Amino acid sequence: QQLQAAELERTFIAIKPDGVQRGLIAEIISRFEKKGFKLVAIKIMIPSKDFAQKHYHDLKERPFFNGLCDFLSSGPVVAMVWEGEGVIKYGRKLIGATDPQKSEPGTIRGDLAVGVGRNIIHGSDGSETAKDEIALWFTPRELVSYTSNAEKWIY
Ligand code: RTP
Repeated sequence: QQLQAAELERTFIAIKPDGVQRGLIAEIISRFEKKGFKLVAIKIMIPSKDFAQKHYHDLKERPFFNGLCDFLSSGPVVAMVWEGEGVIKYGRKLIGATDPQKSEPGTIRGDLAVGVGRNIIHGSDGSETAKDEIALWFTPRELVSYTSNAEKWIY
């Protein structure tokens, strides 16, 4: 049964400055793309510290909050929106556990990262945060709705 684009969920994924500096942009995009998810927005930017604090506002009481926001705003970030059935939950699965020492091999962090403070990628953890994060990082006009030829073979 074919799913209409409107029924498919969206998640916010960001390649953090360490992932960009290490040349992992294509590797990370390719894992989401090969799975069958669809890229509907992408840009590269250096977030301000204030912007990083907005993005991580849920963590403001944590001891690592300040260092985390300094780090996110320290260099280029690739911000993306990916679309597909179950993309929020499965995107987190592709990414792996927060601490790369605990992420399984085969996941992005398991294969490509070593330390929790340098875990190369961020992904929304639920539908509310996905909605908020997409709205923080992108304007509605930057989100592109289109049908890919592959879709009829994926759904
Ligand atoms: P993310 O939001 O980046 O996908 O990561 P997450 O949900 O897996 O982890 P969360 O608990 O929301 O933490 C956000 C980011 O903070 C950094 N962190 N550092 N003990 C530490 O030093 C520590 N714990 C977390 C990580 O970069 C994590 O991705």
